[in-house]
Amino acid sequence: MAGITYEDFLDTSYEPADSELVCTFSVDPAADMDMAAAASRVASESSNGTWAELQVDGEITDLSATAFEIDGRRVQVAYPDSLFEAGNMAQILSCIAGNIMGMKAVDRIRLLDCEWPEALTASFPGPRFGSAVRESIFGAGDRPITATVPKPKVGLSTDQHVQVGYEAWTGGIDLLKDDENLTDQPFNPFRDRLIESFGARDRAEAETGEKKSYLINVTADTNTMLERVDMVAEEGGEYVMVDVITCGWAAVQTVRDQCEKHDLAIHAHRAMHAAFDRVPNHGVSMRVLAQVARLCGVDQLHTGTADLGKLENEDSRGINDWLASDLHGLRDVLPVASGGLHPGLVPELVDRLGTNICIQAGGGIHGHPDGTHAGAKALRQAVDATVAGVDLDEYAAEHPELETAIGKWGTE
Ligand code: CAP
Ligand code: MG
Repeated sequence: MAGITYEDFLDTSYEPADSELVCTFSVDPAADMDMAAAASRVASESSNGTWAELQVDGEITDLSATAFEIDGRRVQVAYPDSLFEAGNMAQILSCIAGNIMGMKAVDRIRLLDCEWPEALTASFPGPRFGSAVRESIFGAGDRPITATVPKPKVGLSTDQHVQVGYEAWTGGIDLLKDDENLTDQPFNPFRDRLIESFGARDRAEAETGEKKSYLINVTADTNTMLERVDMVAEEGGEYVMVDVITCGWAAVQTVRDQCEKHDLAIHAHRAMHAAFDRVPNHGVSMRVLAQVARLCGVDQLHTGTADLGKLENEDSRGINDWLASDLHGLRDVLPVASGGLHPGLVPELVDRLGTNICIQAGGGIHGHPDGTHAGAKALRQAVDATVAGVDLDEYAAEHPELETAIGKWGTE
């Protein structure tokens, strides 16, 4: 009887069934390996194979993946859906982005894209709200919503942090957001910040007549996150912020369930994504991380600035298009553009990414020469001008805060 060997996992005449998860990888084989040998090892080690030829007694469920297409460095692998536990993202990733990432058979391997079949997709909740938050919470119409993160990132006392939020909200910003490394430290405890910020939010709403909200960072061990989610709901919030990569997808799934109970939206920050997606031919693409985030059910997600601003980005436009595309009826996700943004960049940003986005600016608001309130006004003015189709310099002539921001940072 012939055993199961690596070669059994390659079949270029194979046509995947609709029920299968199809993954596209970029593969650089090891020096002593040709592409076919490397591709068959990828399919084997990510499904049911191993390095040794296996003799199996009796019938077993055939859970083998098949490498069915090789095109240059691009390899496509189909996985039978019974390989996966429904609704368990950790288990899925342990297959398709697990041990194969460190296999000696490949010098580099990157999971570029996944085509999610209907049944597996339906085993996840997807977003509770998605980009509808723009309208349902803020009544923002056709304009992007805006967010700001107080700077310095950490070190502001609760009172200082709340004051910065109040100035930003009353200047025209929709969302105050915690920075990723602010959670519950003695200089600014979570509970105090939550309660005082909501007080300032209420005052800002009364003053402006606009809806304001707060993305408080609940990121912690899962039990603590659940307590914080409950606290946010009890105190009258609409959102929580979760750093989804650092806390892990299993925790995100648990938080999503808790948010369902409370009708809360999830803002997903993605610190550490670059450890997976920055090296171009290795790791897991941001596109796939965004797919995972959507399945697990975040409502808004940082996806970059389409190369504007201070950070390296992978194809924000393509990722955002995917987040808006049909996925077996799952809701969409609102993309958040952030990282080195300032008012002068808004027209180009909207040109590249459209208006169904959240624009987040930290330094680009608080670094305004006249302070946070003026900075917030300038960002809102830039958004209003852009949506109205008015040239930014022309609008700035009538709006001094915007004029000062452009004078400081320009429009590039
Ligand atoms: C932006 C930011 C965000 C990054 C995250 C920061 O601040 O608060 O964490 O944008 O990156 O700390 O850098 P600035 P991404 O507005 O002052 O740059 O959105 O790419 O995930
Ligand atoms: Mg930050």
